[in-house]
Amino acid sequence: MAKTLTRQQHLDLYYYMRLNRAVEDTMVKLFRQNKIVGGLYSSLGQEAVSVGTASALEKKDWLAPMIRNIGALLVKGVPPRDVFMQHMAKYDSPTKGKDGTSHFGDLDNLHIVSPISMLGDLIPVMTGVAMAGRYLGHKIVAMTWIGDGGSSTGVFHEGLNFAATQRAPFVLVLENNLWAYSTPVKRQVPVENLADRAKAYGVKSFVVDGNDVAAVYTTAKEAVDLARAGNGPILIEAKTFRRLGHAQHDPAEYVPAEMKKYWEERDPIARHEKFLFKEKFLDEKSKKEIEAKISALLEKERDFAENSPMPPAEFAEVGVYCTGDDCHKIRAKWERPVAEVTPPKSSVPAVWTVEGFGSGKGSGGGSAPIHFGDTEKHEQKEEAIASNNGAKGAVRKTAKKPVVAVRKAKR
Ligand SMILES: Cc1ncc(C[n+]2csc(CCOP(=O)(O)OP(=O)(O)O)c2C)c(N)n1
Ligand SMILES: [Mg+2]
Repeated sequence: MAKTLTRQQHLDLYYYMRLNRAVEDTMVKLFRQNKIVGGLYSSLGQEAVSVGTASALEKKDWLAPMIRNIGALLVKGVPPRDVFMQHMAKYDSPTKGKDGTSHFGDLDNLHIVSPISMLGDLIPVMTGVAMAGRYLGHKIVAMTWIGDGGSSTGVFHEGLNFAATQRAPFVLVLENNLWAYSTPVKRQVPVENLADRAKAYGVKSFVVDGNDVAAVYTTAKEAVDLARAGNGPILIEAKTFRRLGHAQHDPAEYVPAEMKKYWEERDPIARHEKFLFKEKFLDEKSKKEIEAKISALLEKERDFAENSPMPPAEFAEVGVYCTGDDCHKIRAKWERPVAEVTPPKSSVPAVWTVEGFGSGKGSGGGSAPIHFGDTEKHEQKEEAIASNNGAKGAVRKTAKKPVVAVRKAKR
């Protein structure tokens, strides 16, 4: 258990894990009362992953949660009432009752991108967010989560490769909870550490005990700091366990009882609480105060959600098809003046330097020749580039060969 955190940091991690669990407990009750409209997923036993990783982000940073990351939303500042109303499809919910689970974000204030159901798709999306932040000089880090199952999608690999080549300030948390629906991880990936997948893309990775919140936090903080400093993306594999079924409908009888017991004994909240008591950061009195604070907050939030109306029937036809500018403006909010994004002011020079060969100039400026049919002959192409660039930016004619060590086959 890491001791480098302050007492307050340890207590904050504890508070958010308890809040995460209490919010989900409340939703299970709402589900049993038939008040939840969509599917209900659980992060029971995985709270340290969402809370520990999201706590390493700054206010200006961006995140995109998946189904088991309500804890990350709470850390980022989403009020519990929004989570309740969203699942109850209420009119005051962030999506005004158009969605029954957690497909909502907040681009303007909290910097949250909505979950995307297609597993892995958030990886290239959040890489793009990270790149946009760098382009704007905002020094932000973008973070998202993926499961053990989701790490076998094509887009996971394409996205990670893309993030790596772009050296995007992006942190990917691979939440290995040992199950993807009813498939145990060993039946879908033949490696011990899923973090090893990062090696294929030259991406630095960490493996952490996902049920140790302080370890998760310190690992995530190191990853976030490295990404922010320009070291490219980082993958964190957090080893944990999905204590319930895939969603409320799934009793998960395919999970061996001994396995459940093993992980119940490693409950992240109980473990952190034990540490807090040992260090005298927490006592029975302050624990009771935290519990009272959470139940008072959730009672208020749940009442608000229950009293919020369902959307009016007429609203069903609103917002189904985009009707143009009266729906939303399709225009980048982050647009910068042309002068600011053109060299030399731009932080990204439009020049490619290829190791061993030298530099070539981007094609911006002159208009590229339109060509139909076969590819131009090499000489014609060079002439065209030279005339487009006013001969100034002509590509080097004689490229230096890079030194490559070639292994000779043994005969
Ligand atoms: C591309 C894609 N394939 C399949 C699904 C259906 N699906 C949703 S969740 C899930 C299991 C995901 O398992 P894992 O990634 O380990 O996450 P966990 O549920 O364990 O958090 C599947 C197969 C999907 N949403 N997207
Ligand atoms: Mg899983």
